[in-house]
Amino acid sequence: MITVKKDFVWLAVVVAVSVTIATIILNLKILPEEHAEEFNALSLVSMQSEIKVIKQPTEADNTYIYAINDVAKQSFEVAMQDNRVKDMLDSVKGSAITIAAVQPSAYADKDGKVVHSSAGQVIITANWQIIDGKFYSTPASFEMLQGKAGESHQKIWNVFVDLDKRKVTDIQHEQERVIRETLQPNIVFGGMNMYMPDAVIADVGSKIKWSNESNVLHNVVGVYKTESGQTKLDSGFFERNESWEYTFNEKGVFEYHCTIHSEEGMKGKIIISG
Ligand SMILES: [Cu+2]
Repeated sequence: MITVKKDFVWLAVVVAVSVTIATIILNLKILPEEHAEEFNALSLVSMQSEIKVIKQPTEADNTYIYAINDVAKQSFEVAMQDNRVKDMLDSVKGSAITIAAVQPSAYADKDGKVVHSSAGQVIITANWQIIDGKFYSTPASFEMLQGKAGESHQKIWNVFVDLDKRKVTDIQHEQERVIRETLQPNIVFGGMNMYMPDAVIADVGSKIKWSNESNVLHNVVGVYKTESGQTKLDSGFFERNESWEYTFNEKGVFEYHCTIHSEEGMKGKIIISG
C-alpha cells in the first residue's frame, strides 16, 4: 500500500512540474505562434515555427521574402545571384512579389546536429490586378469598383538550387493564372490562388463576403486592427461555392492571407473607413 501511495506522490510532482513549465512558457510567450505575432499577418502560418522573414513589403517595394529555416535562407541567397532570376524579377517590377525559400527542410538528429539535403527550392510569385483596364495598385472603395471588370494575374517560378555547388540548377515556370470577375459591392472573390480585389476600402458596418470560385480550399486568416484593439479572425477552410462573411463595425485595417497559399502571395487587405 505504501509503495502505491509513493507512486502517486511522484505522479503529483511530475504533473505539478509540467504545469509550472507550461505556464512559464505561455507567460514568456516563447511559443512559435506567439512569436509570429511580431511579424505581419502573412507570417502567422503555424505550420513552420522557424519561419525567417527576410523582407517585409513596403509602399515603395511590395516584395515579401521569407524562408522556412536558416538553411532554406541560403537557397534564397544563391537564387538571387543568378542572372536569369534577376531578369525574371525585373520583368514583373511593380507587382506584388512573394519570394518563399521552401527547401531544404532541416531536421535535428539525435545528437541535436542539424541535417538537411543540398536540394534547395525557392518559389517566386508575382501577383498583379487590372481593374477597368488599368493597373490596380492604390486601394479603391467597393463603391468605386462595383460593376467594373476585374482581372487578377499570377505568375509562378520554381527555382531549384544546389546548395553544395551554390548555383541554380533549374528554373521552371508555371502557366500564368488569370481570374476574371465583374466586381460587386462587399465581395472578395477567391480564385486560384489569389483574392480579388486584393486591397479595398469599405465603410464601417460593412458585411464583407469572401466567396470561393475555385476548385481548391481557401481560408481567410489575419488580424483586424482597430483603435480599441486587435481581433484575430479565422474563417476556417471553405470550398467552391462556399463563402465566409464578417461584419466590420469599427474603423481599422484587416490584413489577411490564405494559410495554404501564402507562399503564392494569396493575401489581401480591407481598409475600414468611417
Ligand atoms: Cu488559398
